[in-house]
Amino acid sequence: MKILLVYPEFPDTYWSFRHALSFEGKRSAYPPLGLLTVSAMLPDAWERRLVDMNIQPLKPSDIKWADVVFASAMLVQKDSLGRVVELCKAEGKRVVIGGPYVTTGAERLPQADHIFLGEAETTLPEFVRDLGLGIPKRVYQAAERPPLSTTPVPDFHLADLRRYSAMPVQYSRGCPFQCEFCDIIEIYGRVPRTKSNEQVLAELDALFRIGWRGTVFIVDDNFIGNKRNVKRLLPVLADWSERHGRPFSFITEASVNLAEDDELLDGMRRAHFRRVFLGIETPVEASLKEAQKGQNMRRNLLDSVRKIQSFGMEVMAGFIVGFDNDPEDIFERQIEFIRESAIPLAMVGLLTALPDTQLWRRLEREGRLLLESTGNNTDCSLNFVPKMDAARLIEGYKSIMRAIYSPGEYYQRSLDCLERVVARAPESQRNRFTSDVVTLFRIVLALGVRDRARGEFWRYLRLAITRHREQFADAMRLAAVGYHFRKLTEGLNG
Ligand code: B12
Ligand code: SF4
Repeated sequence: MKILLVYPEFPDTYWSFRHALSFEGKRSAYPPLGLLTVSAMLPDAWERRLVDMNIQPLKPSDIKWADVVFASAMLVQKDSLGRVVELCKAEGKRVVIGGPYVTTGAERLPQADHIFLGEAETTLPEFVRDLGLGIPKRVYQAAERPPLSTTPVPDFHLADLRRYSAMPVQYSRGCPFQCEFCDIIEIYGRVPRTKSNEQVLAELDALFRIGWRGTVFIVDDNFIGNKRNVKRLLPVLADWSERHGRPFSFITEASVNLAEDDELLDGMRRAHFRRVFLGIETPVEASLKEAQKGQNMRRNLLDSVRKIQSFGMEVMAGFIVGFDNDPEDIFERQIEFIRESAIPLAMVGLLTALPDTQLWRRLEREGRLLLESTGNNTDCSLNFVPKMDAARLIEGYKSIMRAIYSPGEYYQRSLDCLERVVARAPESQRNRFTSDVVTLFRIVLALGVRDRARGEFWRYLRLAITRHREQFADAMRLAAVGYHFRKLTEGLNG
């Protein structure tokens, strides 16, 4: 049996990092872990190929080669997924689809032969057996959320490592909190399930063996969802890193209450965590309350960010505007907060009602839902009727983006961040951005020569070298990512 695994294209968004990746000569940030995991669950004798359309086109010869096509998608990839299914069906192939979009959008799916709702650890073996017997079903729905002990080491070797800037590893699924807008808890549940320490090390071993060196993104919904298990993992991770000569540095996502736990923070620093993404959402208490985000109200948010930074981790964060309780001056308050928190990578989005969320259900009850979300909360489209005037909300959103990604403001935030994040874990072996002279040359050419804001870049570079010489690689990475955000912000019309 020949299996073609296809990951549809996603649009150029803040999350694509496309303009920054081109400096490194990379095509995409991460390979599709869902498909690599699914691949590892298939019988050994089956042949597999991966086509990630974000790094290479899907060729007719790929489709012709396959007996069965497996595709995975997020909502934001739905149009591309539809085209993939059409192309493959036109060639008479059997098509199987799954992933977060498929799980939450079952009623509106393209004409695939087999649809997987939820996690595939128990349903895929069932499908393989049914296929062998000639009685495969159209829909496979996981009866319950599987323990992660059944998840195999993903087939990382299928990914062309040279094209990606980081590798994904998943430790846990699910999150104990109950934010109203969140689809994670609907898809993966509120009881965080973790892999064993041995499973995580087996995945790191696999990445190490195939030659990966550099950043590893622990793609958990909330890495600290199960604190007890994480505290057991971290020393093991630190020990593995030391024994292997620090081949990886880690980034992850966590809830803000990370700041309350020094033991956890220290463990993460020792295990070479260098960046952490937090869901801050808003500095406005009433809006946090509305979003059921009590974990962000227990401490002063600026203090929490500073605390995490003081443990050597750069803080990246998500922010949202469009809550019913947002005051008129929300835009200025977000800008002010982002400036004061020294968070260079601030992912600001418009509140979006994702299918199957508590927010979706409330807005439906209130008659305020408009249409399905595009899945991209930065494309200035609203899928519900906000309390604030819609035009004012969108204009205010754009004003935040223009302010925070203006060169002066962004470079200053980056310098402030370098100032605060000092006690950093050492950078992983061969992950020094600047060790790649070509990358450095491309950045300097784009930002220091061609860019209109080159004056600001040279000032930034001078201050980064004089004050933060030992963090020069981070300073260059931040400059590159800022350029990406600025290019996209310039694309927001008006
Ligand atoms: C890593 C990640 C990313 C990465 C990389 C994505 C990539 N290349 O894979 C980056 C940072 C690029 C990213 C970006 C975005 N992401 Co994202 N991301 C994730 C994250 C944290 C982990 C994904 C992952 O690797 N999971 C691990 C694998 C093993 O899980 P899985 O994919 O669910 O796969 C299992 C099952 O679903 C099933 N399965 C999956 N595919 C298939 C296919 C077949 C055929 C079968 C049978 C089964 C199957 O089997 C697997 C094993 O059980 C998830 C959250 C999550 N928990 O998954 C969000 C998530 C997928 N992202 C999401 C979103 C919204 C986005 C953005 C749109 C954010 C934004 N606002 O702009 C962007 C879009 C990309 C872009 N350029 O615009 C949403 C998707 C919501 C939805 N309903 O579609 C999620 C669920 C998080 C969330 N709630 O916000 N993301
Ligand atoms: S903390 Fe994050 S993952 Fe957890 S429920 Fe809230 S938004 Fe979802």
